[in-house]
Amino acid sequence: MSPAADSSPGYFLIMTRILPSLVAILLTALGGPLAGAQTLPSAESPEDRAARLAWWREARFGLFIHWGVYAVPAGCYEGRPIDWTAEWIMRRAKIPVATYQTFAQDFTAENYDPEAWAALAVEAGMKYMVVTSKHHDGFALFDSKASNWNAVQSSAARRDLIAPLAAAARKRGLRFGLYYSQAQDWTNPGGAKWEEPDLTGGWDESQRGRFDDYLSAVSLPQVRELLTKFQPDIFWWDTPTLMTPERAALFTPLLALRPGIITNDRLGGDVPGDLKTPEQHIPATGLDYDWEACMTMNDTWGFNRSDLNWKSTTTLLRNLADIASKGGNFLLNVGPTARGEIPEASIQRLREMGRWMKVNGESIYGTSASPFKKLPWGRCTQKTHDGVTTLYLHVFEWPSDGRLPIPGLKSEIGRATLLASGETLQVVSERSDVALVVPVEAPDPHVSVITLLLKGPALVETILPRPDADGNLTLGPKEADLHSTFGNVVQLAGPAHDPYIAHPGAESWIGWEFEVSGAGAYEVIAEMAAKEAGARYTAAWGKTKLEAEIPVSAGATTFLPVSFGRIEVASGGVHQISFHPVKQGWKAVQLRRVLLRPLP
Ligand code: JFZ
Repeated sequence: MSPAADSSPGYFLIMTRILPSLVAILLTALGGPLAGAQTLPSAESPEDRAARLAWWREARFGLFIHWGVYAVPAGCYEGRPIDWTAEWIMRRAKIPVATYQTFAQDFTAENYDPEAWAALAVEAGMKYMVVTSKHHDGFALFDSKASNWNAVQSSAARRDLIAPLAAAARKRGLRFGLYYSQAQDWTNPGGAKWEEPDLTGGWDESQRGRFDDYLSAVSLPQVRELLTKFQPDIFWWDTPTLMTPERAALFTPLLALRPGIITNDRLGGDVPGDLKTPEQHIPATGLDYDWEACMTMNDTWGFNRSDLNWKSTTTLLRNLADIASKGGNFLLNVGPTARGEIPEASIQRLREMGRWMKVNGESIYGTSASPFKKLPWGRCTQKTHDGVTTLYLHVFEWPSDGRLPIPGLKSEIGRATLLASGETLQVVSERSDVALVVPVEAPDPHVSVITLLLKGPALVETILPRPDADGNLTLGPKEADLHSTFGNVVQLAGPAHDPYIAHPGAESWIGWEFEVSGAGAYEVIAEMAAKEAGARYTAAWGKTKLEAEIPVSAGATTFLPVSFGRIEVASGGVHQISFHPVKQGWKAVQLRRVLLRPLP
């Protein structure tokens, strides 16, 4: 999905993600009683919090399910495909409430097999699931007394769809979570409508109402029903439109109905929750709080019959390894049909992931973030047990010369093995680094895992790019921190000897850290390729923003040097530079490397 200009949730992102974290950082810096109050639920000790989150931190992999009446139109209204993810169709096409409600007659759930869904999650190696109990269209999938716009009373399914799934999940040892859209509701009167002028007015007379009345008549009672009936392990709030601290404070006491519950950061009203929720992207580096990346397998959360843009199993497994290597969880979505079928393409991918997890699961479950800032060929996770640290190397690009270097590793290696076969690998030293002697063929087509038992803790020297003998600094794609959003996957592509960063999306940015020994001035030159004229980029250097237009090149892999101008490095040490597309008129580009050339 491409972020649309006006309805882009970018502002929301800044307000809910960046501001609170700035506030949190400030408060932490100030110390004092406020700091604790902002970051922890009241009166919970760090030990209690760790105990409450223990299962979730161990789990690493969960199933997200977006299921509702939107699966009937499945991305298409009045014969036209509707832009955006399919569960937003009512809002995007401004479908009148009465019309949208007729879709529920075809929401049959006739092939719904909650036992099979739970079994599939287990087979995939997942440890929990989170299902939409009510999305923004206001349709409750459970038997609700607070609104008859629910599966039992208003749909052809004529039954509670959540109860059997909760039972099936728990029977198999899965934790069970509920997604609930607490503020947006496009059917029940008074629910928030995202960005309408008065936010609750909507596009249909029947939607009118006061937001506070909606909260007390529908949202709060339904949250109470859900917590009481299903005792969910996770409560997954979403889109806090109009949620003030006062309104959020009506919800938080209800959570006491489910001791030990884990919540995310989307309630609103400055309630931090337990988990941050990067959506459709993986943060470039590890984060010092609990986080869960949620992602679609194609480009939609709810079922869209014409979206066939499936990610490969390899990409999904690399995303899982990438996320685990940064200390996060992966909540991977399926969007079942109105008849209650998980798309075949999703089932196939989940089964393939499960086959990999059966063999390599110990390199994911219960691991913590990589001790390496970057590895040229993949990712790493680690575990310490009884004083012994194990590193799990997730190799994406298997070396063709039979040598896998481990740059910066200073710990002594006790033993190196291929996880899948147990085959021992010889450890050799190569210049100042260690390397492993590995088979020429990659043992796994998706991600090959090598286990390193260390003698002592992981000691890693972070090697940042530095100037060469002539004072030139080269910032390559493999050392870059890639931030990508909204499914615009930023990836390394091209032959291994000449990789580049392909198609950073409009919301994406690329950053480097580098180290210099003293002050100096540099010309910033990026080697870029553009298909269309008019692509503009900004190089951000502290407060300095240097902008340049990327000239059209002869082909996607014909790179031209683009000068962004001069930067002044005030002192020796570690510095950062980043590249951001200029949003207006964003165009696809590729970036091979950045050169900092010394200037007099
Ligand atoms: C929300 C929903 O609107 C969407 O339908 C889906 O359920 C997803 C998991 O969550 O989407 C969001 C939420 C937040 C932002 C963008 C989309 N945001 O912060 O910009």
